[in-house]
Amino acid sequence: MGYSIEDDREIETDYYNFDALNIPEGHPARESQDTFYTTDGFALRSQTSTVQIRAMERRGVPIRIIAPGKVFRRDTPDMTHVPMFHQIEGLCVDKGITMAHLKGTVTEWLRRLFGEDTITRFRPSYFPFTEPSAEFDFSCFKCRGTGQIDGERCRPCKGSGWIELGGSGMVHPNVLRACNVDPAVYSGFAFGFGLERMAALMYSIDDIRHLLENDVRFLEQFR
Ligand code: 2NL
Repeated sequence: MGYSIEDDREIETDYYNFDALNIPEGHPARESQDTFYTTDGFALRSQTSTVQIRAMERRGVPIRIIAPGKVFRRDTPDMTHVPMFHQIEGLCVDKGITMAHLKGTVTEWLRRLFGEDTITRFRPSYFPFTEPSAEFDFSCFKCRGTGQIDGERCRPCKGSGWIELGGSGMVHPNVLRACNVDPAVYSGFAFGFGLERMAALMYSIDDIRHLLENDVRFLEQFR
């Protein structure tokens, strides 16, 4: 699809981690995306969108990039949360980009990854950096969307037939403006998802903390 992989720093300024993403000081999203700070006031990035912002600034538009990497959140560890995890984000900005391109791109990617019969579903949501915003689900790779395996409730999708994967939307005009891109001329979509969550689903890992503990009894299954 013509995307290139983009990489950048993990230690960021408040500006790239929040302001450029339409999260001004006092915005409630600053709390859910709270991160760790150095004594000099630098932030450990809480999403790889920072990579996308810097790439748009540096390379301009049109642009099509994928940004994988470590992100940090001030979350208390439990079965589904660790304070450092990995995200993959995609960004496409050009003239005439619509929500149809977002749906087509995410659907094609998931069909290549999980099989041609995979279907997707987009549910209205909210992110400060996209408008409109949508969470996306795909039909379960195990039961193929039926919710049942040998008459039993399918595990990965908990019997619903759907797997909730990530977030997406049309890049907010304020985010384009922050990168010196004219929202009257250009539009774009972006999406993101957590790698540990996807790995946990695909390999039936019941607690993502296992991924960081290096217990050989856990690791040996992947030999
Ligand atoms: C999630 C949701 C998302 C984006 C990431 C993005 C990047 C730019 C502008 C606008 Cl530069 N948006 N990224 C958009 C929507 C959702 O991630 O659930 N991540 C784990």
